[in-house]
Amino acid sequence: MLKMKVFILCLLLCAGIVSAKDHTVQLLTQGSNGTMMVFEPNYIKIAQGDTINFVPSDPSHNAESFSVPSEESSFQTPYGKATKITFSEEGVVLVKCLPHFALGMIAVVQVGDNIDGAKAKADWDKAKVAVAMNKEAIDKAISKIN
Ligand SMILES: [Cu+2]
Repeated sequence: MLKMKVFILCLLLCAGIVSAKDHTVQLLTQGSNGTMMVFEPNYIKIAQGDTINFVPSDPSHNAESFSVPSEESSFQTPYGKATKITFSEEGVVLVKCLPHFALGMIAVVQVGDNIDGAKAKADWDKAKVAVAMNKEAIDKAISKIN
């Protein structure tokens, strides 16, 4: 009986690992609608344990967190190099391209369902004074948190 339970537990754990999905977010100098310096998509909802491959169009872009549920979710990718990040904590992670932050090159990553975006919203409200462009697009992305 114990063996059976262990076996079932293993199956469930393996299924959990297999079901983690890979997503792609592009870091673009020119977005598909002509907007300069954007993440595409700029809002993405994923499941806990999923990965996002951040793919820069050229060496001028990177991705780094500036609002996280806890420090465990902090990350920074190198310039110009596609990098996979695993999101293992539920909540909202706000991501910026460091050199283009002021141009509004920002993405919203929601990890999990039924997330309270209060911390991300407050962090965005503090950060947006330093952002000159694209604010409406980020406001819209933040408003999608659910
Ligand atoms: Cu950039």
